[in-house]
Amino acid sequence: MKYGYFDDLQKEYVITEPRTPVAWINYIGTIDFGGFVDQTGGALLCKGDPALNRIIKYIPQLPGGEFKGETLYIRIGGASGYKIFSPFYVPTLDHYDRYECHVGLGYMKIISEFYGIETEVTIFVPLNGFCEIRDICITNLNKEPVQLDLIPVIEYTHFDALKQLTNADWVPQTMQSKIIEEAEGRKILTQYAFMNREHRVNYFTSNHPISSFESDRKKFLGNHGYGTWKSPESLNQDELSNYEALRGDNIGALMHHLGVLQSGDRKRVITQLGQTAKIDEAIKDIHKYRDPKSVDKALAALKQFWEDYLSKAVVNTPDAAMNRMLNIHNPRQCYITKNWARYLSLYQLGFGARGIGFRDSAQDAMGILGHAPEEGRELVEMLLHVQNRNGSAMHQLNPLTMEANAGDSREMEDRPKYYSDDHLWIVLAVCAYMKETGNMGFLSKKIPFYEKDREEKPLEWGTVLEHLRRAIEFTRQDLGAHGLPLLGFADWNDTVNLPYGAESVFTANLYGAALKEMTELMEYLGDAVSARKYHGYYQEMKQNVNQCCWDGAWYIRYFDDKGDKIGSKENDKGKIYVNAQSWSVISGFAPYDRAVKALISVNKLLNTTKGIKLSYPGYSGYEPEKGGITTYPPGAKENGGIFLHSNPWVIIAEAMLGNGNQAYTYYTQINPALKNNIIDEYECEPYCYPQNILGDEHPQFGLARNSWLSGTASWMYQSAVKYLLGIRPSYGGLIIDPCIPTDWQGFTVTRHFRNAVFNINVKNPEGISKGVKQIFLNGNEIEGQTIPIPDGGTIYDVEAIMG
Ligand code: IFM
Repeated sequence: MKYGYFDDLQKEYVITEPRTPVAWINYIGTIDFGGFVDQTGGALLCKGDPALNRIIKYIPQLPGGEFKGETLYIRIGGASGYKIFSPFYVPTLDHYDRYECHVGLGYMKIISEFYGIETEVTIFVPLNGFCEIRDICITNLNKEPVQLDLIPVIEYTHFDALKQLTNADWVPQTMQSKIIEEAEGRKILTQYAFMNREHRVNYFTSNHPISSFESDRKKFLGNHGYGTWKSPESLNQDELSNYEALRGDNIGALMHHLGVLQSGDRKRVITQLGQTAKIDEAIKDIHKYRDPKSVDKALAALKQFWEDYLSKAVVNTPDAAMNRMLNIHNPRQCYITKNWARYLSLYQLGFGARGIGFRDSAQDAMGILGHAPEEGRELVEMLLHVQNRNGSAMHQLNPLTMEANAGDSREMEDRPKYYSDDHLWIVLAVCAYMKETGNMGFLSKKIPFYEKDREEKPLEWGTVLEHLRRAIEFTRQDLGAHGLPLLGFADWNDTVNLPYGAESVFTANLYGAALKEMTELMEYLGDAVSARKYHGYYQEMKQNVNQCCWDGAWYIRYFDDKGDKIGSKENDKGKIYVNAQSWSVISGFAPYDRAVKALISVNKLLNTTKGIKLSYPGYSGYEPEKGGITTYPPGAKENGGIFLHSNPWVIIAEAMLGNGNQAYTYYTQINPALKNNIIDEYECEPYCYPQNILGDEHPQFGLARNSWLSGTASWMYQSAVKYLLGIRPSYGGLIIDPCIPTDWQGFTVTRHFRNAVFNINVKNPEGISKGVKQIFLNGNEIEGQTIPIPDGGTIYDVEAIMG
């Protein structure tokens, strides 16, 4: 069954069947104010902090047909008998004649037809705004006139989202609602919640006279509290009760009598849901967005923002699904992931459930550098504040308080309290930022290390360069028996948690990649001594990896604390792990013959038609000494699942070896835009990458989960643009080094870089995968494969001939 289609012209995906297998969402606003909206108009909104300042109650675990956070009811007829339905399908579940949920850039637009009533609702948060707008246009398509009422409804949560679920005593006693009457029958329904010395004022209002309101859920649903959202009893009365709740489950329901709409008549009502410290401070905005012209302007500004953002890199390849992802959905997901980190999705619901992860955000930042480099730098800077003086990094942080913690390692007393990889990602992210922008001054910026004195003042500051140097030195001194980095609590694979003394081959390779970056940076800065030093470190680790980790046809993944191999042919389960193969190529540690063999093993033992598995065979039963990986059944998540974040690393490795056909096959087999026809198996949104797909050892092979907030977004984008299309920023200019399928005759890319625009036309007359024989810049042939740094402000034509 198909649930929708892509509309590339409008840069939208249009859902035409509201009963998607799982909720399909879109993000509106930012973490400052915003959240997500699902395909039936349900919403989860927060301001600043999804865990501690949640506004409405969206419980993803509830069945699909249940009310979640927000809806809209429409009432046809007069007091003698009403027909009541929701134009969002949920929660009334009526028969619809047309349903379109347009998943747009920063907005959701739901257009539906029920009982001859067309409703079009555009849902968004204005750029830098602090309220959600629902712009509702309603048209009578019937031949006869109809009398219509419009009742938008929200359900509040206590701002402390966890307390809402765990404390049913004082939470309901603190929730209070009050109405503010304004001119011409307009009203603002305010809602207060308190905790200790904190309080919040939410407001819900519209630009239309409100004849009555309800703020108590029990009264709204009726039947002594046993009424349902599907059929709320209060809507059988002409008016709501005008009850200002002083406790209980607070909601906001606003009765709008639209009067009689003749055939073809259209009415527009705009609602606003926001939060403010004092209601007086919001009045200006409330009045502003009651004016439809302001709303139109705000939506146009939002669309312009996204146009500008996406225009920074536009590709045209022979693959329409790839173009669709690279020009619209993948960069959008990168930006959303960068904004929301792992803070708020259907799967992550606030800080305790991950929040900002050092490793994750460093990688997210890399995904937006071509489109919004300074936002990437800001994120990287924030992360550097929680790097320790010894060079390691805290695992997670709360950006509002800048408190950091050691992640899941806190829960296992007998395991190390740091992760061996976190700090190394920041080296990659900082270098990528400087290659993109040329802003070498960033290296001199002083940023504190995390440790504080008793007055909460940082104990030490260091330049960004010093932070990078310490990151390298931390790993260099934190080695185990085989000269490989100690694992710490975990490396990138959070779920392999081995006792102290275990070593990580992944971290060894990541360290190698970071050392390559440091060597290149030092060479660029003219610091030959440091360049030599880092190159020396690199050679040492390369030797250690090749001496102890080659297993005949692939690299092992870990040594445990007893020196036993994990990810080896000697093991019954978990014989081979993909990251040890891809990263041995990315780091450059694998000599050519081993690189080739390792990637063949990946293809033979780990690849499936739906993506590359993280490891094989899956562990089948809990093994406490291995940790979280063994809590999953074989084929799920890190235990042999198709963990998508790791797939682009294989694409990069294949491209580095020049295998364009293989790299492209790996790209294509997980392209979500190609899942549209198999959604009943895949289930998640076809317009963004999920974190994981169940592997072929699992009976539900092919089922995707945990969409949106995943490092997959950043790395799939990087693998495609930097390695398949081969357009890579460097200190000296823009590198053109494609690795494409042999049947591509070429492709074009328009890329903004260092204040100039490059129109790049790559031609592949000989049908090869890799190799560029000539590059012309504005018609003049240049030496090598790097287009030099532009003078700026200009448009350049680049022609690259492969051969
Ligand atoms: O690398 C981690 C990431 O930090 C969080 N999600 C799971 C990944 C793999 O374990």
